[in-house]
Amino acid sequence: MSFARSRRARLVELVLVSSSSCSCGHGASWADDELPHSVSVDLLGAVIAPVKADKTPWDGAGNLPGSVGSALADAFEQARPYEAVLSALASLVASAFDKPDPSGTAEPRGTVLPTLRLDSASENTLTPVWRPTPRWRGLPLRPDVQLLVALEDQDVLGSEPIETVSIGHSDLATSLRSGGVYPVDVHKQGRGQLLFVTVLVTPSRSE
Ligand SMILES: [Ca+2]
Repeated sequence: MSFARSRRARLVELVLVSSSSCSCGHGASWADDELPHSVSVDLLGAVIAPVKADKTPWDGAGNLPGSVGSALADAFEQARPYEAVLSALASLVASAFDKPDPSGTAEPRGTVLPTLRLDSASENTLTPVWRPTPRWRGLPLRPDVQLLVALEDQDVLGSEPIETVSIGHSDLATSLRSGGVYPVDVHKQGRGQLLFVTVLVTPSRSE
């Protein structure tokens, strides 16, 4: 019990530490016509579904504990889905249940900016943190901006796709207005195997 609580505490601490790293003070005051023309985007991490769309684990055998599945199903109905999802997944963090080895790419469609590698600081995780932090500076905040994030599970023999999701203008504007680290909810895209992409969006320095 206390072990489970300490894992939860560590997870919450991780979220709070990363949230407090932003010193931007503009907050929710950006009106639509005041949004900066370009932004910096840090791609911090992601939250991956604990099982594939067909309910099988990413690696190995075993079944997702029923309690985790039901907590996860309820999480997106909560007022704060990201926190609810992390809470639902907390019991898996130190468990033997096999998790994916995620990596991938992020492509800013229609810009001259480079496609970035997403390399996880740790293997066997549902909550990869990309290291070093992939970042675009001067990303044009156009209405048609589209960031394609593609993740795969690196297996010994090849790899299997996790999901490819798209982050658009409204996601970036909402992230900017949040004033800190923002989990973009992508769980309704594709097969639902990727739940969140966490980003930090700030105005480009020149503005
Ligand atoms: Ca696998």
